[in-house]
Amino acid sequence: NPNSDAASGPPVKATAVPHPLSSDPADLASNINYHARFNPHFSPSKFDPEQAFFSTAESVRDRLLQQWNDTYFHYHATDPKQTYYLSMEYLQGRALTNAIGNLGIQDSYGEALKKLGHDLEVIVEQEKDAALGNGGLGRLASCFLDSMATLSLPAWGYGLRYKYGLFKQLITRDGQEEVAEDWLEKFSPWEIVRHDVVFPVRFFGHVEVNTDGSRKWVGGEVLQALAYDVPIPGYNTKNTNSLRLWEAKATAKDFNLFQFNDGQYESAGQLQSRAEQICAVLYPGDATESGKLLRLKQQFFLCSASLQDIILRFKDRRGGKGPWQWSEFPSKVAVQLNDTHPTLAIPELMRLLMDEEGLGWDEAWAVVTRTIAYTNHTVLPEALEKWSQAVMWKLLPRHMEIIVEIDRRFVEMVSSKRTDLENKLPSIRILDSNPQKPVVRMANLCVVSAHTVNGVAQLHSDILKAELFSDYVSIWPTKFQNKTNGITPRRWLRFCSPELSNIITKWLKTDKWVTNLDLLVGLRQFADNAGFQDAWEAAKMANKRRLAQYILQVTGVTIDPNSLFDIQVKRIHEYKRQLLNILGVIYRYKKLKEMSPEERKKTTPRTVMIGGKAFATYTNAKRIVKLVTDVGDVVNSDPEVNDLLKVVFVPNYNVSVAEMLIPGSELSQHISTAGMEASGTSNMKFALNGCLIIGTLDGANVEIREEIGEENFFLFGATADEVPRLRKERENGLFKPDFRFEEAKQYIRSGAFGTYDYNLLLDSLEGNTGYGRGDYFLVGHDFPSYMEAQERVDEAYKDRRRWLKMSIMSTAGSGKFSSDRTIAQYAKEIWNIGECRVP
Ligand code: T68
Repeated sequence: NPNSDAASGPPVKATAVPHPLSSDPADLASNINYHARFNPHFSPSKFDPEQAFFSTAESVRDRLLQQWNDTYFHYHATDPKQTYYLSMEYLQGRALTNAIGNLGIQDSYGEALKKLGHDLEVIVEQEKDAALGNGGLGRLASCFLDSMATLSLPAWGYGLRYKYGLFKQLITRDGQEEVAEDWLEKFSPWEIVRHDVVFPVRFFGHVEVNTDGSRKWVGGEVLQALAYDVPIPGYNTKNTNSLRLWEAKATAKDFNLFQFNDGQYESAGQLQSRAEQICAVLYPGDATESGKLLRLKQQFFLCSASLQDIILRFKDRRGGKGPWQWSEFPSKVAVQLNDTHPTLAIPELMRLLMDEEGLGWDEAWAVVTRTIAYTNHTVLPEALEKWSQAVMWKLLPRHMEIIVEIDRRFVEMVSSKRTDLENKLPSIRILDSNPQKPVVRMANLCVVSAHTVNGVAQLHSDILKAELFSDYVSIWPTKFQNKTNGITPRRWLRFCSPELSNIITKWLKTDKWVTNLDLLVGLRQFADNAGFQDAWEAAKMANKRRLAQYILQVTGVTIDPNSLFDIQVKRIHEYKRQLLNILGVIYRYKKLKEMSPEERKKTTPRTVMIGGKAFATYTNAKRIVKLVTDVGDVVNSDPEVNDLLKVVFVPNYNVSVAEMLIPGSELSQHISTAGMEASGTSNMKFALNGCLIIGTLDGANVEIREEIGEENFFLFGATADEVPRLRKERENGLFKPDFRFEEAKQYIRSGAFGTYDYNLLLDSLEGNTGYGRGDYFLVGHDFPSYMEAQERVDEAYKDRRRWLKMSIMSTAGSGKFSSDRTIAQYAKEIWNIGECRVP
């Protein structure tokens, strides 16, 4: 079989070959040198930092490949049940530090590079971030990959190899400007192109009915999906899993040489250029109306290629073991859908099983429903995907037939067995046949078809069960679970803050916390210890200085490492309420200006940093960016307040910027309107790094506060169950804004921050109701309690010992938020897979 991964012969036994790669720095140096001289990408005559990066990465890749092959053959021979994580997004960031850290050869590479006249710290900065994701959902997928490998689980990721990932954000006088970020400009040293792994993916066409009644999808256009594999090493294990990214191609046969020779250059390569469009850009997550058809094509491309590959591997591994049954498929394969974006995996698996493999409906349905599980990441109505039925009939006619049949059977089941729910059918069935705009509701298709549906934090999962999916809960009470998100402690503490990590290891007398994060509770016993606190403070200070250097370099603003570093970084969105943050800053600034010099001396100096990308057409988000930069310009050049307040917009927030900001943070803001942030994951990263949180009772904040202790969390704001009533009150004109809130808005309107017209932005906070009005996100309601929480922050910071204790308690209570815990729960409670450790 030409597509088979194992086509090259019997699996090589992992232990048969002794590890040929030495970790001796001298050997590594000569290996790096070899790659510098013989790589086909650069002139061998120079060895600048960039070339040193690529040569080092290639040298590391040699080792990764060894482990990756061993892992592949081990899984192939052992044939365990394997998980496939389907995600349209991965926010991998840089890979070098992570790879050598996970392989345990960081120091050796540091020494090797020194021998070659380079500094590892400088070399790792040469790498471009792989930003194939928008935000939390994509970064979660990447943390999961790290944990799956670290736990030695047979689990792979599937995604798309976008040419341009998330845009690069420039900050100009006008606010945010977007430019394409070419992460593949030179090449990526981490991917292996698999010319031996190619699958056809069809679009459009029609359905043919055969004489025996079976159906087949034919015609239309057929593109090729070509695999690129990225090895994913685990920490302290040989297991190195795969992230398989698909690229769309057309074949040479699709190129019309006749037309080309006739001078019709564009039409000659039509299919080639349509193929290129599929993986050209990452879909902008927060958008609503852009490029719908292309997005649907992307989703189907991922699902179809991945499932063909999964089925082929299943058959390969069954092969030679005697007769087998399709009913065994769910005991060998688990497929996890990362949000509804890969929902088409459901009808595509049905189609492959019925039309290609000849199974009947019931048999195929039993396989699909026992294989597929779905994770929901949002309750925001605008993010719940709905596809036009007309578009679907055109692009995927066979899948639409299957979806119609799934819907029909669901309706029939409800009508016969759950007559009490019949009046709910219009909202719970899959097809919304509203004559104005008939659509397919992807979340409903997922809930009806998946064996398990999970939310990403306890509060979010509770809301899903009580609201969005409540009717389904009454049909399938055991289908719904919670899997609170987590983050990898390798990238988000061990590697991004070596200073703090070393102290933790020293005092706990073990580095086992890196893979068993619960051990951090052991730090509680030192929370009051002055010696430990001093060491803790010194490590945080080193990180703050490094961050201050960075801020100076990217913004030109000098910030004082002795001030309180207060950070909010995440996608810019009204529900995340960066506007609440900046209005608070504006109020603080105004009060500072009104104070006498003596009063001013008593205040706590602060540096407020805000960063994040706004979706290109999300006007209010872009206005918020502009407002933050305008406030920064005024405040930072005001000598009256300069040693007491600085305001910085950190440009181009991405994974590697986060690795710089988070270790240097002391306070971070997670201040979404309660009930709207499904989980949040940066809150976990900050807490793990000893940063205190000011936040609402939303998403995972609730659990973080429980774990670290309420006395170590600055809580404010309405709770999720109060929000509907508060919105009603506003609509009825019953809301009376706090005078401080009015004062802050008025200050902007007075022109204190320049001439830009902020009226439309401020209007969104006013009025009772209406599009873009009525303060839907309750900034006005929460403002006073937010300001009071900020006063508690200032007070706490004045007491150095108290603050250090709270900081230590934050780290000590963060054990639960390791993605190792999350993934272990998925493995046990959803996937039913176990460790398959490479010997
Ligand atoms: C995030 N969702 C949640 N979506 O907002 C966050 N959306 O609370 C949670 O912690 C995180 O998922 C992980 O569970 C997203 O990041 C998207 O990026 C997105 C992308 C495409 C379409 C819709």
